[in-house]
Amino acid sequence: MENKDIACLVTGCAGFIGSHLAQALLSRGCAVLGVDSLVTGHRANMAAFADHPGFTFWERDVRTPDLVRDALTALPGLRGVFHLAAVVSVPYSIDHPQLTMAVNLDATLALHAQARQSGLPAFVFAGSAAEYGDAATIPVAEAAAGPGTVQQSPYGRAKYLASAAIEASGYGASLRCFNVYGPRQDASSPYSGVISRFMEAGFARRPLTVFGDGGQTRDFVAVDDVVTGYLLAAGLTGPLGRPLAGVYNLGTGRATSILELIQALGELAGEELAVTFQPPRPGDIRHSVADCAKLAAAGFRPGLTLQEGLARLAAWWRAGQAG
Ligand code: UD2
Repeated sequence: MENKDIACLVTGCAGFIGSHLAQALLSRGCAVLGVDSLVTGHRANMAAFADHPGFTFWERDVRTPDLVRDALTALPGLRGVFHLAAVVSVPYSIDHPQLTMAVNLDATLALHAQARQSGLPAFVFAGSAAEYGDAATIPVAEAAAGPGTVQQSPYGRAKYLASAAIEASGYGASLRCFNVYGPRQDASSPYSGVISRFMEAGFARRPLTVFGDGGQTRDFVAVDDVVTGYLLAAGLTGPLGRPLAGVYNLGTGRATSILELIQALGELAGEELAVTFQPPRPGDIRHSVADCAKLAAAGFRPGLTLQEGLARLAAWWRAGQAG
């Protein structure tokens, strides 16, 4: 009950990361107003906390005018906004650039302005590693994304422009998450995260598909650690005890190749997993790993190793993906 008497707005509360964040805030004693359009979020993601007495759900689009002001009227104890609602699919954003800009950029700026004008102490935005485009530097630090950076999708562009505006305003933080994995991550699309795709294939006893030679690396961060980063950025945990301002990478700083990932999954399963190789995906980045020094200086330490995070995810799959 570390954060009793505090209320927070979580947009995207029926999504993968938003649902874990809402659940963590509730377990800390916060009241949570969750907003989700349910376009890509799922009610099932909220099953573990939908009946919590501190939770209120509004099925609304984040483009709804005056959303933060309405939230403040409903919950006068509102102290922070966690803004995670977005067009989340990169390929969908390429086919729908205007909608992506309206939701991921314009609505973000509107919520940010309302939160600021309302005097809310904390505003935390879900930025993305996609803001860096095909950044040449490894590990990539926050300053690597600038006005001249070419993002590979409207998704990445909108996230960059929103993060840059938040940073320039001096109010609020944007967390650029790297490859997040964990329970409730969608495994059904070809563009779903590689870890959830491998879990699904492994439990269905199908071979894992590797695009390319498997030497490409990613910075895989467990959703539990991402939640910790969000709480820290809002000033609800951590040594600083105040909300952060600016742009921060949120990863582990560790690079794992796809072949290393498969080895770790095989150790967890206690058997060698069958693998098939396919040509590399067009536009696939070879290496991506976060320079996490900035968030580390604010007190962030990832708590889970990849093995621990994978074990938690496997337990969720084994339990029938419940909760
Ligand atoms: C991540 C984001 C994406 C975008 C991008 C920006 C996720 C799920 N996706 O894409 O939205 O922000 O970063 O750079 O976080 N792979 C396989 N087999 C599979 C699936 C994937 O080998 O069945 C490979 C894939 O080719 C890639 C790596 O695994 O090299 C990671 O793929 P991903 O889709 O999990 O994530 P990424 O980094 O391409």
